Amino acid sequence: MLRNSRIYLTLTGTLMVVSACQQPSPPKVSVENVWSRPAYVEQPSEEHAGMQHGSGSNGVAYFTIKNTGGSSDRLLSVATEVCDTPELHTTVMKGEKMSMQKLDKGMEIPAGGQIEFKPRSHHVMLIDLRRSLRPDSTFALTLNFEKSGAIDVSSEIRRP
Ligand SMILES: [Cu+2]
Repeated sequence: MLRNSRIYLTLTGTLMVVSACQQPSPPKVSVENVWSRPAYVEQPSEEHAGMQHGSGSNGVAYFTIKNTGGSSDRLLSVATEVCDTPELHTTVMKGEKMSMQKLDKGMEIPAGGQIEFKPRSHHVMLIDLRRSLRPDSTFALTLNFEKSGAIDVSSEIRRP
């Protein structure tokens, strides 16, 4: 009996070491400095009030994502109360012209790295705002990550 349990302990110890070597630690993601520019939605005129069209006004949101874990993660999408279709965009230069591209595969957050969403770079486009984003107030944003799941943050509305 004693001999058997010793063998068992030795075997368990070996397995633990092997798995520690093979598997990197999971991602550890945090979101900081979340902010948006003020944006205003015009009141719909009476003739358009019942229509299902979007407001036509867009907003933006910026933040910094840090990953202090041992493996990468990916920001897949964003959800918010202030619009139906928030999109992940990046800004690209085509000659002299600045234009935006949708990040169809989201954004990878490397292990031990950080990615900044900031003006003239990556950003969240808040398409067809449901309401105005007034300075000195906040709204809720949810960032959906491939491995870390949903992270809720509050975006501060201010001028850059
Ligand atoms: Cu955009």
